[in-house]
Amino acid sequence: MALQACYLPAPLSARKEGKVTNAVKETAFLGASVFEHHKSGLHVPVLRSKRGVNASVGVVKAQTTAVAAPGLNQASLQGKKVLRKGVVVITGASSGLGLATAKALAETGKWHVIMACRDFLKAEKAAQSAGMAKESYTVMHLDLASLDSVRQFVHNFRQSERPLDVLVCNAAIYRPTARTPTYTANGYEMSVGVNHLGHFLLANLLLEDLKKSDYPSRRLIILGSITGNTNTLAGNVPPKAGLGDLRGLAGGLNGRNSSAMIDGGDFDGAKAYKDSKICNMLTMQEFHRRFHEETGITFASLYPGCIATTGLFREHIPLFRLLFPPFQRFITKGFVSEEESGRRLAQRSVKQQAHSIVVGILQVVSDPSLAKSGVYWSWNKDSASFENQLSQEASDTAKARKLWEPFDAFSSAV
Ligand code: NDP
Ligand code: PMR
Repeated sequence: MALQACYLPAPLSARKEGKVTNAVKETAFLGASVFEHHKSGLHVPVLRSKRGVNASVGVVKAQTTAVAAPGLNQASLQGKKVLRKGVVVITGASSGLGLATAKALAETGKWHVIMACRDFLKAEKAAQSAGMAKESYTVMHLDLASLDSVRQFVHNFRQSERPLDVLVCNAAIYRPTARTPTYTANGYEMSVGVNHLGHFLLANLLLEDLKKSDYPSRRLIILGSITGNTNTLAGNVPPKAGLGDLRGLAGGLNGRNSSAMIDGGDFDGAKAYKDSKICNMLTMQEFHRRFHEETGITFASLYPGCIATTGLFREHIPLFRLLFPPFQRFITKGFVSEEESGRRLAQRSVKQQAHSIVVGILQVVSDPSLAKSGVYWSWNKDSASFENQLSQEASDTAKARKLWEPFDAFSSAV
């Protein structure tokens, strides 16, 4: 019970005494699930001994790139060359940015891409039609709308005995026209459930695997967005993101005995997406504060630019889908096309790939110059990367900590 009680904002748990038990049951789910996972035999020692012997992935060529930032681990500090491909897990790699990134990384010949997708066939077809070489990727099932599926994915990934060098939390859904909430298998509002909670559990579980990697620069990348940052023009387009005191999240986001919205307000599909993006950006920073020094892992988020033609807008009204790309291209000038990024990427010259979002994410995934941890990256018109400022709420340490409370309780229970 202490587990859930500490997840409730203090004033709320006092005020809603009568409802705490229910809220507790729901919010406990996440923490308890992780606990069960560890009890169920997927524990670290077994994996460690197996992996130590068998963790070989296709050998390519020595990567001699100097990694100057804190992402260095023992292997690189001792001057060893890494003689294997990096292994990167990308969630939602069946379309849009995830697919473009998977393709770009696979084409470097230096990465094996695990495409973590909810629709196996769609992902396989997408990889094939993107022309990805068969041996450069593996599709593995992951439905972020189910915490069991997240745990199963982690289990399957570990069974594969591959190391994990980079995790890219990219998948997302956006439901701007939804009038009523839908829910994940665990009863959480869908946008936050998939975009934040599913990734939150995945990242926390896979942290163990990242820690064990001998790759010179290990990274955990989470996609943020300008629309979750109220310190920008785009972030001030209504409905504005806002987590309030997180009372809805504390109550379980279930729409029955709590609101389906994090701030406890009425359901709004567009706001739920933007809220989830604040959570993504807060999560990255809290990971950095908690684990960077101890592990050397780089934790970062990024705003990739406005890729106005991706499947993300599939549920928006047709007029929006018609006008949004020219609006972004000619008015805000924030537009980045998937085609353009793909074409430029094929040129294989970072300099020629100006404005390419894929280059952006490629750099964040693999470029030594972007190994700094705790950073929210953006790119300017000349495709130069810079550390962007997060809004006050998206850098609120108290709220970031609150997102973690079930896991804190979990750790102390182990
Ligand atoms: P897409 O819709 O093209 O891609 C989203 C991916 O997420 C798809 O592969 C989708 O799978 C997957 N996905 C959705 N639900 C689940 C689930 N339950 N489990 C597993 N995978 C799931 O969108 P984008 O490429 O545009 O978005 C990628 C990221 O970039 C998102 O995090 C988004 O927030 C971020 N971003 C995008 C911007 C843009 O302008 N497009 C701007 C700022 C940030 P399926 O193919 O099966 O539907
Ligand atoms: Mg925006 C420089 C201004 C700018 C930028 C970079 C974006 C990006 N948008 C800007 C401005 C505006 N938008 C303005 C002035 C308006 C009012 C006309 C506007 C509207 C608007 C809508 C209705 N914009 C949107 C929507 C969406 O539904 C998109 C959204 O919020 O998705 C969550 C969106 C976006 N605008 C962007 C970007 C990147 C998006 C997609 C955000 C994302 O995927 O996270």
